[in-house]
Amino acid sequence: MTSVQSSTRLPCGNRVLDLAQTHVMGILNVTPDSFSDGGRYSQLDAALRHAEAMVVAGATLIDVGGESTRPGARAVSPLEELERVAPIVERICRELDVIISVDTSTPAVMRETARLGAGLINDVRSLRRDGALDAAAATGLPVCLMHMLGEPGDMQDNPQYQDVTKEVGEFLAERMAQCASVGIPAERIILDPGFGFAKTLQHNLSLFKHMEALHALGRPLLVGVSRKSMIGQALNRPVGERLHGGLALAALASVKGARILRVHDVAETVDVVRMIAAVESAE
Ligand code: 7PJ
Repeated sequence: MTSVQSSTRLPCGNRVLDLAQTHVMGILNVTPDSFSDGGRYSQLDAALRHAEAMVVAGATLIDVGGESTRPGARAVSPLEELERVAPIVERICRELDVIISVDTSTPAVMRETARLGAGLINDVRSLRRDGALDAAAATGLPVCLMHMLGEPGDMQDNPQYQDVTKEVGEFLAERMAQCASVGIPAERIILDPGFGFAKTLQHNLSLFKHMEALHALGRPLLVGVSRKSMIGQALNRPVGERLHGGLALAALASVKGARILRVHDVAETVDVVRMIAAVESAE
């Protein structure tokens, strides 16, 4: 009898993600660029062209984010966030063959972008905002739950753990239980250790090293380390010189079983993933 591994196929709206493989998720920020004097339409066109380039380079997901999670970033109203994100979600959905992930913690943005064709909710706050659990449940979409303590504004104020990997695992298990309580089943969940969120360099490195322990939760892992300060600190590199460190971490995460790599540099990361797959499929 052939066994159908249905659990490796994750429905994401009108598309399906095959979790037997490692996927590259391209980052598309639609936070306003203070150096750009382009109008609304040219910005939308530029974002669409960037998304298209990432799809051509091999991204199977595009992560659209309209709220900066940088420490000290200005708070954005739900309406402002929706006005940034909705037009690009609509255009990508109409014009590109890709799964749209929406990087949001805002219930109204979850509901509206799901209606416009988004396939995945990516919430760095793990659905902890008021109404987010219910909104995510109502969409029927899969959800990426990420570990973070506090809020982006204060998360780097002296984060402390006894055992970072264990505590991240406990946090994610608790958020999975909250999801189950509103009818989001485990089969619809992706988990993310949350590199760079409420963690020192040593926390990030230890969590990365012991990432496999999170497989005990039984759900696919998403890893986002692209250009982050853990690379900058480990290698003493400014943000523009973190590609090689990021590719090393992408390779390592893939070998450790991460299924989605969230990156800025899609073409380079796709080569890493394909090279690993070529070796792993050899006799
Ligand atoms: C992450 C994210 C991450 C997930 C950001 C940045 C900061 N979503 N959104 N995981 N990071 N799931 O890209 O540097 O690591 S925004």
